[in-house]
Amino acid sequence: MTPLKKALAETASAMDEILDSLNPESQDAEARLIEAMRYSSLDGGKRLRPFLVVQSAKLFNVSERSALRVAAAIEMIHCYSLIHDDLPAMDDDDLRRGRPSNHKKFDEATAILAGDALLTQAFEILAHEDTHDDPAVRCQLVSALAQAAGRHGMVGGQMIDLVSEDHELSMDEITRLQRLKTGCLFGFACEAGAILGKAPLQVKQALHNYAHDFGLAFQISDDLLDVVGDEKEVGKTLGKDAEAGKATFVSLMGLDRARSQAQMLADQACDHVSIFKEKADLLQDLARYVVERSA
Ligand code: GRG
Repeated sequence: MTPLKKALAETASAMDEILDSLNPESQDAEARLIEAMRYSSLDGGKRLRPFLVVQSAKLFNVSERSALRVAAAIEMIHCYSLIHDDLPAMDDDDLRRGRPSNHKKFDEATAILAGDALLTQAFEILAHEDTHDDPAVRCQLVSALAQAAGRHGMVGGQMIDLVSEDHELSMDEITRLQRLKTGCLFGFACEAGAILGKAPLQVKQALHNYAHDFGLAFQISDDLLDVVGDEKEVGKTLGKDAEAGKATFVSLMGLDRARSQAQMLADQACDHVSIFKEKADLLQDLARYVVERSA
C-alpha cells in the first residue's frame, strides 16, 4: 500500500469513529433523522476534505483532536451538499457512493432535514471549546467555513449551475462556477490547518494557492470521470452533464486537453507547497492522485 493510500485509509477510519461519536444511534422520537444523518455521513466517500484538513494541520503541529473535529465539520457540510444535490428539485439522482441516495433510502422530507441538521451541526462543532482553546481561532473557523459553504461559495456556485442549464457557459464562467461550487470548500480544508496553527499570512497564501489548483484539477478529473469513468467504481450516475447538454471542462477542451490541463494544475499545486519540504509529501501525492483516480 502506498503511503498516500495508507494515510487516506487512516483518515477515513478516524472520520467514521468521530462522526459516529458525534451522532450516536438514538432511540428518541427524532431517531429517523439521526439514522438519515448517519446513513449519508458514515462509511463512505474518499474523505478528501478531511484528509486535507488533517494534512494541513500536521504542517503546523496542531493537535490531532482539533484537526479531526474540523475535519468532521467540513465532511458534514460536504455530506449535506450531496444529500441536497441528489434531491428531485436539484440533480434528481438515485445513486450516491454506490448506494441509494438519501431521499431514496428515506424520503424527501427526511433527506432535507438530514442535510439541514448536518449543515448546522458543523458550525456547532467548530464553535465548541473542544475544537480549540482560543475563541478567536474558533470564530475564524466559523467565519471561514460559512464563507466557503454559503452564498459566496458552494451554495452560490450551485445556484449558478442551476440557472446556467439553459445557456452554454464560457471557460471563464465554468471556472468561476466550479471554484465556488467545489473549490471554496477545498480552500477551507487546506487553510483550516493554518488557522488552527495561527500560521503567518505568507504560509496561508501557499495553502490557498495549492487549494485553488488542486480544486480545479479535481473538478476536471471529475468531468473526465463523468465521460470515461465506470459507474460501479465511481458510485454515482455518470454521463448526466452530457445528457443535459451542460458545458463542462471536457466538453469545452476535449479529453486530451482536459487531461493535460488537470496534470498541469496538479504539478502547480505541488509547487505551491514545496516550501513545506517533506512535510507536504502527502499533499503532493494527493494532488497527483486526484488526476489519476478512477473513482
Ligand atoms: C445542494 C447546497 C448544495 C450544494 C451542492 C458540491 C455540490 C453543491 C454538490 C455536489 C454534487 C457534485 C457531484 C459535485 C461535483 C463535484 C463533487 C463535489 C463531487 C463529489 O465529491 P467527492 O468525489 O465525493 O469528494 P466523495 O463521495 O468521495 O466524498
